[in-house]
Amino acid sequence: MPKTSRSRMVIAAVAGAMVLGALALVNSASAHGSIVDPPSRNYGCWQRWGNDFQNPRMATEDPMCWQAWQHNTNAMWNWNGLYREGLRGNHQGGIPDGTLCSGGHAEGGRYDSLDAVGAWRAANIGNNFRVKLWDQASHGADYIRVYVTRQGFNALTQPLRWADLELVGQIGNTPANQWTPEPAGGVSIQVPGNAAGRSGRHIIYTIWQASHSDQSYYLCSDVIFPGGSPDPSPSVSPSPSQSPSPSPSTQPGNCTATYRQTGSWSGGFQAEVTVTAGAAAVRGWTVRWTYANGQSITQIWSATLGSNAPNVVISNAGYNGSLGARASTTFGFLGSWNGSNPAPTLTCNATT
Ligand SMILES: [Cu+2]
Repeated sequence: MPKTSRSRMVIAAVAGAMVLGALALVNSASAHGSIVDPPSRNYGCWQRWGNDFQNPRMATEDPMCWQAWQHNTNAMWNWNGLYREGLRGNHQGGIPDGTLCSGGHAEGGRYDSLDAVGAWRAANIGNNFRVKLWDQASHGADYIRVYVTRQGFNALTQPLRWADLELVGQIGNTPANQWTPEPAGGVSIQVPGNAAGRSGRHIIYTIWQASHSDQSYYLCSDVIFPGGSPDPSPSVSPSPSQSPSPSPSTQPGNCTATYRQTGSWSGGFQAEVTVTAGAAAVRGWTVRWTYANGQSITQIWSATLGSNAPNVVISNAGYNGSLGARASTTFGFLGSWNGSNPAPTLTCNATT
C-alpha cells in the first residue's frame, strides 16, 4: 500500500474516533427527558417548529413559541434538560413563584422564556388524563407528582405560583425497567391524573424526581379541559360596535395603559402592556411612549406597530380594539436593549 494512502487511513481512523467521542458527549449531555403528552412548553415548540424555527409566521401563529425561540434556541434543542440538581426535594424553596416553568431559572436562565405568561398552544384533554414522561436516559423515578392549576386561575394573565397548584396524581419509586421501552430510545411512563371540576385553560405542572442522582425536572404543559370559555382569538372576538358615529373622537383619558416587563436577558427583553377602557366603551385604541435609552421593539403580538422607537406608536389589532367600559386587553412584544431599560411613561388614546 502506498504510504500516502496509509497515512490517510490513520488520519481517517483518528478523526472517526474523535467524532465518536464527540457523539458520546452529545448523547450523555442530552439524555434526559420531558413530558411529551400533553407536551411541555418547550417540547411542544420544538415539535412544531424545530425544523422551521426561523419562519416569521411563528410570530403570529404561535407567539409564545416565537418569543421562546428568540430568547434562546437551546431551550428547544435541549427540551430534555430542564432540571435542577441538589434541591433535596425542597422544590418550593428552590423555585420562586413566577419562575416555575423555567425550574427557577434552571441552567443559568436557558429556559426563562417558558415563564412568559400568555396564550401558549394548549392540548385538549379530559378531566381524567395521563401525562406521558419520556425518559431518554432510563433514569426511572423516585417519584413523579402531577399538579394542575386551581379552577379560577387565569393562565393567560397570571404568572404561575405554587399556591395556584393542586396535586392531582402521583407515583412513587419506579425503576426504569418497569417503564415502557421507547422505539427512539429510553423509556416512558404514563401517570394518571384526575382534575375533577376543571374547565377551560389550565397548566399541568409535573415534577419528576429522577433516580440516578438528586436531579429534579419541572415541566409545564398547557391544556384545555372540556367546558369553560374559549381563549380570546380573532375568530371568536366580537365585531366592532355597530353604533353609528360619524366622527370618531380620539381623546386621552378614554383608556389607560400599563407597562410590565415580563422577562429580560442579555440584549433582549419581553414586556406586556395592558390597555383598559375608561368609563365608556371604546372602538379602538392607540398607545404611545418614548424609549429614551435606545430600546427598540423587535416583535409584537396582539397589536399593530405603527411606529418603532424612539417614538413608539401601537394600535389595537383587528380583533381587540373594542372594549366594554373598564374592560382590558393585553398585547406583548419583544425588544432589544443596551445599558439600561427603565419602563417608559405611556399615554393611551381611544376612539369612542
Ligand atoms: Cu438525565
